[in-house]
Amino acid sequence: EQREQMRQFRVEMTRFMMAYKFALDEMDTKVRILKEEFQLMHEYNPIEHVNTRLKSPESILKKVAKRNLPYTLDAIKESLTDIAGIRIICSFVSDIYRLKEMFERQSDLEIVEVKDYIAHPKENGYQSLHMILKVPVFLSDREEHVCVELQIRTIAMDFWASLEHKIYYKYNKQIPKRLTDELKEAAIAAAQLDYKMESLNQEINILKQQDHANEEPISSN
Ligand code: 0O2
Repeated sequence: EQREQMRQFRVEMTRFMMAYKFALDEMDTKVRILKEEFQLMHEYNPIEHVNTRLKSPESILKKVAKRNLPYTLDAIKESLTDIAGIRIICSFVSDIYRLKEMFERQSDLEIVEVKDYIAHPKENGYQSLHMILKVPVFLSDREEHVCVELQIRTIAMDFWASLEHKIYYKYNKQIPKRLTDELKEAAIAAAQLDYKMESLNQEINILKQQDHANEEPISSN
């Protein structure tokens, strides 16, 4: 009896996780399409690279325990919005908002939440644009709308976040004040670099346009 229950739970859990994997596959395809088509239309690629990750069943259960949620798949589906995660790294801040708008225009996606930590950085300096999306997944007998957490950031924001993440874990959540102060300074420096790169890029684009205009054949008469 207990064995059968365990077997059934395992099948259900596998099916549950599968839906999140498929949602990530869908998002991966969407990102690839945007990247290829944008390159063709604008001769420019706004996406540096993309990472996807699926939370392990162990860390899902850890979060359930931490949040005191009931141990049911329905409750997990309802409350945990970051089981499936996708991170897009861009060169420029303007690309982040451009991508955000492209996703907002996709009629099959439901935007559940947007957290703009670029306009409003976190106290520690963290910057990134977060979107919680619901992605439709078509299974053999039903359609499921699965939550995916999308993080869009620049290379500089990502560099900062990965170091901060490392320090955070190394010090077991007790970071010395000197380090948090310096990290915050580094976040400000990263934001300044992003700003500088954006304006340099704009100037380069203007120069390119002018060059292009000068190359246009001048029609006689
Ligand atoms: P991991 O290991 O990257 O998956 P939540 O914590 O998700 O229950 P919250 O805090 O409202 O709820 O979500 P938020 O603010 O959207 O942040 C979720 C994710 O953003 C985190 O996931 C991190 O990936 C990233 N993040 C948010 N704040 C910081 C930060 O200060 N530093 C760094 N390095 N990353 C951050 P996880 O599950 O915490 O971590």
